Amino acid sequence: MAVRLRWPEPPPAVRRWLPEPGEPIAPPATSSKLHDDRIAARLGIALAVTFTVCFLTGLWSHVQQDPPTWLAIPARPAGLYRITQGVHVITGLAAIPLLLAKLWAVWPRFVQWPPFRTVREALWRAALLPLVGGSLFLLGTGTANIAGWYPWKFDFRKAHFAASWLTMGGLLIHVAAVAGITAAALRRSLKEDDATDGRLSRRGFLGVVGAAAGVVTVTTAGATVRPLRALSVLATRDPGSGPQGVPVNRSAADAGTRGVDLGAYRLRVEGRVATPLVLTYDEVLAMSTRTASLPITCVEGWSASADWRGVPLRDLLRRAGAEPGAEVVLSSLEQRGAYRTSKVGQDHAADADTLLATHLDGQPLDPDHGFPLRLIAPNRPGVLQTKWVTTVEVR
Ligand code: HEM
Ligand SMILES: Nc1nc2c(c(=O)[nH]1)N[C@H]1C(S)=C(S)[C@@H](COP(=O)(O)O)O[C@H]1N2
Ligand SMILES: [Mo]
Repeated sequence: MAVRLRWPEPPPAVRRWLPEPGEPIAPPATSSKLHDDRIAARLGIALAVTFTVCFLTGLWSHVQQDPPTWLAIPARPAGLYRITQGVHVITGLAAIPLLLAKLWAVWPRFVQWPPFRTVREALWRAALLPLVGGSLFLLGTGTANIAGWYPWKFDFRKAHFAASWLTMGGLLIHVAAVAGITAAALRRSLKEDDATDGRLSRRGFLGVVGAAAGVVTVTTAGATVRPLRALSVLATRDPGSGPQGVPVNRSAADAGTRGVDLGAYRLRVEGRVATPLVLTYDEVLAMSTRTASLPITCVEGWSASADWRGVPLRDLLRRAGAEPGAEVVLSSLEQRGAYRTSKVGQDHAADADTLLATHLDGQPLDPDHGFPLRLIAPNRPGVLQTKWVTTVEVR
């Protein structure tokens, strides 16, 4: 049996602004019909679905970059990460109008008197803090990240990752607490008592919110869904823009890798190998090559396909006599920068399409795409597709 807590009665002037827990919102707080369980329930379900999709695709992105020892990241299907990260960003952006509408629908309920009467109620009301705070934080930081705007000092990935657990924890408690009210609200028709008296009806409101989510989806999805490119007015990237028709995040000028001196350039394969290799650019070009059609997929959600030609990494490893299954780390000519090195897992190292590419769509790589040599591999976040590669270290 739940323990009932006693609260003092506030002064009447305050009291009239505070609804009873679970009561319909008291008229002084607001008289709008939109502050309604039926609306809150429908938006809540849409948010639970979009957030769960974001959480799962986000976790997938996380383990790609920081794989736990027990998980081997597969190189196939080649376009998997393009789909999961595209879905992550598109779904997250679509959740923005849903969240704003939900907050609008329930805001009069944030205050109530008494604040809680049972421990159970205290717990679920406390869970609103990580749920609401975390949601706003995730959608805010995510949007700023894809816009290339970092007004903060913290590490985006760590903060966004931690906030996603807090938010999903809050969501779980919330769903458990409101499941009954939600089920009841869904059984009631939206039409019931929905006369508009000149104002927006409940169905009208949900229609507008749904349309807003749809517009956000259609105008941002073109960053990865080619047929939607023309409508892509809100996307941060056009997948067909940039040198050789492929976007660039960090240019050779930014990385300090413009005008590489090919006379001095060497590709080294070193570490735990039988025969370390030191190859000139021409020696790399003389090796047998392979062409693979693969997408570049930025963690920011945009992606673009191209035909890449180059030397399969596994051929280089074999030639150097590396043990199969060894850990491989690539490094770039770039001196500083978060993405100057990347690990290549076993499955990717063994895949024929994991290339040290010299050519993009039949042309030598543009400096911005990693000339003289860049990694391109199937099913891999852009941040791990190292450009201006100069060493392959076997550990
Ligand atoms: C507007 C909405 C959102 C946008 C634009 C967005 C954007 C992003 C981006 C760009 C990344 C990749 C970061 C990187 O690897 O450098 C990311 C990762 C991630 N996102 Fe989101 N996100 C949004 C909402 C959400 C939501 C609602 C959740 C969870 C419920 C979530 C959970 C995650 C997780 C777990 C990761 C992986 C973090 C890591 O690599 O450690 N995101 N998100
Ligand atoms: N050395 C190095 N490689 C890098 C980067 C970088 O900053 N430095 N950026 C990465 C990122 S974030 C992406 S999305 C891809 C983009 O490749 P592209 O510029 O050829 O399209 O390159 C990756 N390779
Ligand atoms: Mo990227």
